Amino acid sequence: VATEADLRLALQRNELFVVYQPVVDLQRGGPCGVEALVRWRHPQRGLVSPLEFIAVAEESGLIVALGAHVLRTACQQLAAWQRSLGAQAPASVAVNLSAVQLRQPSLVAEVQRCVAEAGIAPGALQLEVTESLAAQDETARARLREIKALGVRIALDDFGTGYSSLACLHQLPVDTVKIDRSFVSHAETSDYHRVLIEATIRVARTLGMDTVAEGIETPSQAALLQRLDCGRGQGYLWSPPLAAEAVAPWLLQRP
Ligand code: G
Ligand code: G
Ligand code: MN
Ligand code: NA
Repeated sequence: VATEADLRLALQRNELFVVYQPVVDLQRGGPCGVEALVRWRHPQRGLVSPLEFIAVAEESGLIVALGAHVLRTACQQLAAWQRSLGAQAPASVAVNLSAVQLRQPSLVAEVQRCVAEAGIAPGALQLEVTESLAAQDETARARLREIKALGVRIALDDFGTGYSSLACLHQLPVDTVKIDRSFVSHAETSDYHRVLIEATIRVARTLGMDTVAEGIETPSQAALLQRLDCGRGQGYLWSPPLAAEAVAPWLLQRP
């Protein structure tokens, strides 16, 4: 496991980089966006998973600098794709936010600055927060509302794994609900999981929210989620997270 000192050096030496997983429109077909995910290329240990360093970054407070770096990189990358690909560019980029970032009053200005400096439309940026975080406290929800007021979109990540429920969804300032991959992986074999997915999609739609199914790995899972009226999908069926340079070729080879 990484130490705070390792991570501090990694930031200074620019060893952190961002990969992008395509998101597809399940109803119309075709790509509609990407999710930015941070990676660490350690000079000795090779690729280190965020599972091994996000917690360290949160405990040490380094997540604020790390998160700002990912946010700025993702916004700049979307702008670069818009310049080079025009209408074929991803329509949006999603960036994961940690609870620690959401507690910083400076986050709202930081988000606004990243969007403005990149010159992208605020609505093309989506920030992902976990459901426990969004449900947690009124301060977090107020911060999310400030970000939403900029025109930036908010997604509830890993839905179904936290403590909030469908009954709370209407209180949360979110545009999109991301159904956790643990539900998607059981959707075809468990009535309970399928019915819960169905209910989530219905409730989200009723509230004017869009839905994304995570971790789709097979064509039959994609077909089921499409039938259940899920808006978007993401998973190894279409693509794993890709290096930034691999995204344009992936987009251009799609029918
Ligand atoms: O990409 P991968 O499946 O290895 O990511 C593992 C976990 O790390 C996921 O829960 C993902 O949300 C989280 N993660 C990846 N990139 C970031 C990031 O830039 N910021 C935060 N806060 N979490 C991230
Ligand atoms: O917590 P979050 O949803 O941000 O995590 C996204 C993570 O899920 C990424 O790190 C990515 O590597 C992983 N992932 C994306 N698609 C799939 C998939 O189809 N199957 C599995 N097992 N993991 C996936
Ligand atoms: Mn996510
Ligand atoms: Na997730």
